[in-house]
Amino acid sequence: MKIKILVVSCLLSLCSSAFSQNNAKSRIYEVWDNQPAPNRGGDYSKSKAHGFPIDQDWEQESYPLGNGYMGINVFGRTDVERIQITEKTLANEGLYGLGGMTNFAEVYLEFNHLTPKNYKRSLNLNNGVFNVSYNYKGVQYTREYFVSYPNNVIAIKLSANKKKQLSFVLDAEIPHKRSIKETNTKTGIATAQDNGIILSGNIAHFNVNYEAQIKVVQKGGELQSYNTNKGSKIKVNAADEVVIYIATGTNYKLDSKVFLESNPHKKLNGAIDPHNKVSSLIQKAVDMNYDALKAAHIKDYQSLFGRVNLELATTVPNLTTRALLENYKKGNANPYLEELMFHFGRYLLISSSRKGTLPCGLQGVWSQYAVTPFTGGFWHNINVQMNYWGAFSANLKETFTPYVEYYQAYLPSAQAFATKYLQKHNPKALSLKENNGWTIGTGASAYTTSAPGGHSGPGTGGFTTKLFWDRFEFTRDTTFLKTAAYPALKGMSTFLSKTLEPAADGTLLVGHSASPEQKHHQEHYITKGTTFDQGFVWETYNDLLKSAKILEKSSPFLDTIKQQIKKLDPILIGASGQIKEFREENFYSDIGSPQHRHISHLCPIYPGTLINSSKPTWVQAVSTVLDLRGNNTTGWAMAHRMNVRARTKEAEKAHAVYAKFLKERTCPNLWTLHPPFQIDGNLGTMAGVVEMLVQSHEGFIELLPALPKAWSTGSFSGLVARGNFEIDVTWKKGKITHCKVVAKNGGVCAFKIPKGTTIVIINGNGKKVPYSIRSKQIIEFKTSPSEKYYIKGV
Ligand code: FUC
Repeated sequence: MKIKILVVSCLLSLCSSAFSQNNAKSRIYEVWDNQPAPNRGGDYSKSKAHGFPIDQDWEQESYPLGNGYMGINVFGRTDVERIQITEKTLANEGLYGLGGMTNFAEVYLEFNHLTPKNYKRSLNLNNGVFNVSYNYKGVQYTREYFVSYPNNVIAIKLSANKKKQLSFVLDAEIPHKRSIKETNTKTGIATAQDNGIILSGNIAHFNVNYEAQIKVVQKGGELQSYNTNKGSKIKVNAADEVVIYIATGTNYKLDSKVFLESNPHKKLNGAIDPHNKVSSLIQKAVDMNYDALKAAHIKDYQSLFGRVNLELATTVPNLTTRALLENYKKGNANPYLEELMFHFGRYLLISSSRKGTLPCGLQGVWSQYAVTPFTGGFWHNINVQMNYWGAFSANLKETFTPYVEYYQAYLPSAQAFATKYLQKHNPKALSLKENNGWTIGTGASAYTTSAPGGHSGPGTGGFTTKLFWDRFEFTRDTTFLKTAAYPALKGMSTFLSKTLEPAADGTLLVGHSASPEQKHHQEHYITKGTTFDQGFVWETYNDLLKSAKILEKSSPFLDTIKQQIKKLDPILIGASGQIKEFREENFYSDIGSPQHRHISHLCPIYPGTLINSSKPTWVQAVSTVLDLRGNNTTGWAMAHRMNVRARTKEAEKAHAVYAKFLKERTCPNLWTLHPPFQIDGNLGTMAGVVEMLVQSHEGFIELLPALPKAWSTGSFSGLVARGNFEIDVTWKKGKITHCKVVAKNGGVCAFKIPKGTTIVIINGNGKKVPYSIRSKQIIEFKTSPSEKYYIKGV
């Protein structure tokens, strides 16, 4: 008995020794500056960002806040503050006629505090609140701003440390009422009355009715509202404290009808006036005490943000974000910036994608443009998927819900597109009786989706369904598998199977195929069976077959898929030792641009899984492509390279491309540039950081698979591996000193272990857990739901 107690207490002490210690308390992350963002106005002379006007100060200097429905950019100015508001559903015709986001409203606060002292503006990533503080003429002024998801409202509180010091004019405008095209033009009126301003109007193209309401609630002083031919204003004089509330809405409803209806004017119900909805949002916020509103916002935000810690830096420099970035560019590469960017990525995803909102678009939920670059929409040949690459591994699965809701709404039209596509490209395979599955092309928005077009083949849809499978694998949520992932995979497989044509040697090739945006002799190159398309057919089939097994399904269709998957021959190695992008390519870049930003033929290693460590020759060929392709590319394209280098386990090369991205593509507000600003780079590298620290796509968990020298000491907690295992790890000089796994769903947990190590696994009760050896360097053990396990030796 005594011996037994001794063993247990030894094991427990092992748990509480260095091996179980983790730095659970999070650092405070701020994006901050000691000067306001400049606001010099947009430059109408440039249109190279595919939208206009360009506004560099908005794009690179202002700080973004959002709740998925709407976003604001704040400048923190003390002369005239600018609060620019975007709402995801407010669209004009946009570029390409797809419909695109357009600036909702501009709100200005005219303070005329021209010489502030001790100025600081700071976006706190831990609570999603933006603060401004400064001293002016002996008075200490503070402001705090947040965008609440639970209340769907913007709140801004203005305070001063002395009574009667808050005097300013609030000016609200409907921007871009005159636009490049009649159909893009807003009509609308601003009306100030009592303590509020209403901005309301219509955009003809999709018949979008819109409304914003602003309410100013002050303590002390006087308030006056007035309408002039220069706009609607509220003047506050000598108040002690002021809270400004802003709510927005449109008549948009995410519904299949929006996508099925081809007449743009009939997509929405023009009879719906958002007035009542917006009034009720604002009234609720005003009625709720400000502190309660803020507490509800912080609680909601932290329920997501607070799940993960990650520390890569041993010291935290006390520098403005701008100086941190400048230092980094000069080569003083403290990994703190790399750490901060990861957390900023999580912040951006939480702020731009929540249940009930549209998905995170190309610019998240932020646009100051009349016509947003590339519409601000959901580009499906990589960009929108990249936005969600880190959603599961960084413990933010809820942010993926809008992607599923959006898919469910566009599905009937995507089914019609599948039929149309087959009528055009492979009528033999068209079924008139049964359904032909569904498909999606590159261009998509809140109002339309498309079929695969001239520059990205049918694999584009497989790129989309990959996320559905990932959502299941990371959460093991069988209800989601049954109701959402399986039907999506089955419908996509149905369509893809009809795009295949037998070649002379029996291989099944996508008949009308492209590798996204690759050109030959200045024309988009169309061929048969690109690696991108073949690869995504393989991934989709493979995921469908795995799902069918779990759900115990069988059918003649599944049998067909089982036969077809063997005949895809997706990966070919060329004469340069490269993964071929095109079957007819011999040497690298015989066809297509050698430095193209897209590395679509490497999708089978990331986000796909076909190329993995069980095929070292293929992995080597991936690396060869990356070396030949180089890193001189656009923002998101660097992010893809980073993830692929993580999968090839080339730690230093993964880190090098991340560092290059930070040096060349990152702005002082930490938004990143394609250019122009696109959020995919931010979110793709956020996923890349996790991919360097934890991988789980081969049926086992591998810790620190691509750890660069720069991160030789660090820790994380709350990252998620497939199987729904939540993991905490601390490492020193590259060696793991602590590893805890919470088996959220239970099940078998497998780990790759270093050679020659002794493994000890202890559960939360201090009991030793047996494990078995699956194969060389892979161990596995049984877990119970919600139980924690401490593992020594990984
Ligand atoms: C893809 C890219 C472009 C751009 C666009 C929004 O088509 O090839 O570079 O990022 O999406």
